Amino acid sequence: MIDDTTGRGSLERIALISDVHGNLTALEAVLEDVDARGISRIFNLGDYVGKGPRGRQVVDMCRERCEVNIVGNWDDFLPNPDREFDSEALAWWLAQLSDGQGEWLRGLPFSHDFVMSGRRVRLFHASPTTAHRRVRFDHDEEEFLAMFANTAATGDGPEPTVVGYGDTHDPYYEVDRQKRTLFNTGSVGNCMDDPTPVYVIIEGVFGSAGEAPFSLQFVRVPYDVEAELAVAWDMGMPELEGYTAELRHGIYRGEMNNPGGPRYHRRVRTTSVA
Ligand SMILES: [Mn+2]
Repeated sequence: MIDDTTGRGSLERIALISDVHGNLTALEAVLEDVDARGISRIFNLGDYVGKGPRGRQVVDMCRERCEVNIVGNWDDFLPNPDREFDSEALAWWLAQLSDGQGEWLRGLPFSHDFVMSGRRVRLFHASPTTAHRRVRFDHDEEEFLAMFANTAATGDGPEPTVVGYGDTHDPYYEVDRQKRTLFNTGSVGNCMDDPTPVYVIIEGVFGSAGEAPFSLQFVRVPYDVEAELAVAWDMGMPELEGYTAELRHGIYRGEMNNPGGPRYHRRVRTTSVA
């Protein structure tokens, strides 16, 4: 959109949220912050359900509030009627969903492309090939470059120069000399290391091929962790110990009993410090 008085495009902001994982308390806190900033466009990068207790309410709220909703790995595998692996917790999270929500989740688009300030932005949940392949903060150049490639899943539109994703619950921002920009939004409901809910605001001239200021901001939003845990407790959710480790301490449930301690963010150091 071009401002008639200055000829300069008007800057627009979009909130990017991801990995809410049934944590309605965190989602409400983040949406309140988004609203308070006067931002009306919200894009969701997936993983609405699992891990936390209120998947149904999270799905309902995101359907109402988010302009774009993208499929996450949990949204695909939890309601999959052909899923072979099951557990008490998976059955419980699935049972929280209302009729039709599983189909809605599984039918969500894989990726979403748009242009902002001359940059081609692409959003997906985890990787350009599948929502089930994880790309950690700690990756090499080949992995970095692969994030910008077209695949059967993304389609063969113009290749992006900016890629945003979620999945790892571990936010970061990375660029190269070709102006490629890769970022991870982190997680609203279940962030690792710093467990404070986090989301991203991107700002630029939406839909414009002309170069213009482009910015990206990570926003941490404190919320009532104990209120969220009390809901999970009252509802009798399985894996409450793991949920507590994640929400209170940012320690992934799969690592909470590691003898060497959690090492979610990067590989463990193998050389000694001089
Ligand atoms: Mn996730």
